[in-house]
Amino acid sequence: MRTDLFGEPVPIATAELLHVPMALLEPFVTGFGTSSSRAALLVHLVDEEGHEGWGEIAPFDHPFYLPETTSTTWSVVTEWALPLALGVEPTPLVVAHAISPIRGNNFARSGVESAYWVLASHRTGRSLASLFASHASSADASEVRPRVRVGESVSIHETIEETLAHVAKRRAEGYSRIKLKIRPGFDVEVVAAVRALLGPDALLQVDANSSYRREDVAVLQALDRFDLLCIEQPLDWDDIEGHIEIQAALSTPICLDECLRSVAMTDEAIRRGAARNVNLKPARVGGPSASLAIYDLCNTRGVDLWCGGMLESGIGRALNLAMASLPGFTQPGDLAPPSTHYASDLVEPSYELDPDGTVLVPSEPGVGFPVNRDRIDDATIRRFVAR
Ligand code: OSB
Ligand code: MG
Repeated sequence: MRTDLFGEPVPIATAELLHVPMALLEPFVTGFGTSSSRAALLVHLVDEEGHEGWGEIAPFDHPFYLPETTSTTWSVVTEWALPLALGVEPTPLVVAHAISPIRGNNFARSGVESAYWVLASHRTGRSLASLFASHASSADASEVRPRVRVGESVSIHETIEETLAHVAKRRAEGYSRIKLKIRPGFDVEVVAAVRALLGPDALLQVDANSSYRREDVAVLQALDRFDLLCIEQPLDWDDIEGHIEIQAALSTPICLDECLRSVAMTDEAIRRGAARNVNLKPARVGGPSASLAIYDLCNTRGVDLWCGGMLESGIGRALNLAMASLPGFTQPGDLAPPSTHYASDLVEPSYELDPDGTVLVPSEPGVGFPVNRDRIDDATIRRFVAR
C-alpha cells in the first residue's frame, strides 16, 4: 500500500457519533431471524479546513447475525476507537493501524476507518473509488468501473407465491442478479420455482445465514441442480471445518460471509477449501484497508468475489459502491438502492437502479452523494462529541 496519496494531513476540529434510527419498510427475514429495527451510527469528522468525513456503522439491534449490536458499536466507538483514532495523524492507514489493537468489533472499527477515507477523499479531491484503487496492489486506478452491477438480497417471504411476485418485480426493474435468503424448510422448492421463473441464464444465488447443520448436506446437494452462483454461509459463523466438508460434497461454490471476519480467516478458508467464492463486506472485515487486502488475496488466488452489504443508508452504500468499482470484483454486489428498504435516505439525491441493472459509481470526492444534514439532525436520537 502507498501512503503518499493522502497529501498533507489537516488536524481534526470536531469528531462526533450520531445515532440515527432507520425504520425498515418491511421486516428483513433471514436464517438468523427477523429484524424489524435498525440504526445507522454515523461517525462524522470535520478538519480545521472544513473537510468532512462520514462513516456509517449499520449493525442490527440484536447479536444474531454477528456478535456486534447497536449498543456494543456505540460503546466501542465512543470509549475506544475514536479516542485512539484522534491520537494519531488523521489519515486512513495510520488510523487503521491505531485502532487495530481493538480485538474484533469489526463494524465499529470499520465505521471509524471509513470516515477517515471519506475525509481523505474530500481533502484530496479524489473520488473514494480512485483512492481505493490506488491502495489495492491488484487494482489499476484507470480501470475503476464507472458503473457496478447490482443485485438484491431478497428477504424470506411467507410463501413461494409471494417470493415469485417479488422476484418478478425485481426482474422487471432490471436487477443484475437475485440472491434468495433460504432456511431449512424454505429452500429447494422456492429455489426451483424462482429458477423456473427466471430461466437458465439469470444470475441466481442463495444465502442461508448459518441456518443449516453439517447433517443437512443432502438438502444442500439438492440445490446443485439449479446452477447457482454460490450457496452463501450454510453453516455456523465459526465452522470452517464443516464448510470444508460441505464444499467437498457440492459442485456449487460455497460463499462465506459470517465466517470471514479478517484477512487471516479469509486466507485460511480459501486455502483449506471452505469457500470458492467470497462475500467481501467492508463492515464485516473491519473496514476499507482489510477489504483491500482481502480483495488482493482473492484476485491473487483467482477466487470470485462480490461486494456484500449491511442494508446501509446511502452514506455506507457509497463506500461499498466505490469498493465494488474495483476491476477485480467478478460478480454483482448486494448494493440495492436504500429506497428498497427505507422510506427516506440520509443522502439526497440518493441513487436508484438503472434499467440495465447497474448503478453509477459516484465520481465526486467525499461521500459522493450530498449528505442530507437536516434530515440526519432531525432523526438523531443520541449524539457523542469527542472534541
Ligand atoms: O447475510 O448478507 C447478509 C444484510 C445484513 C446483514 C447480513 C446480510 C444482509 C443482506 C442484505 O443479505 C445485503 C444488503 O443489501 O445490504
Ligand atoms: Mg450473507
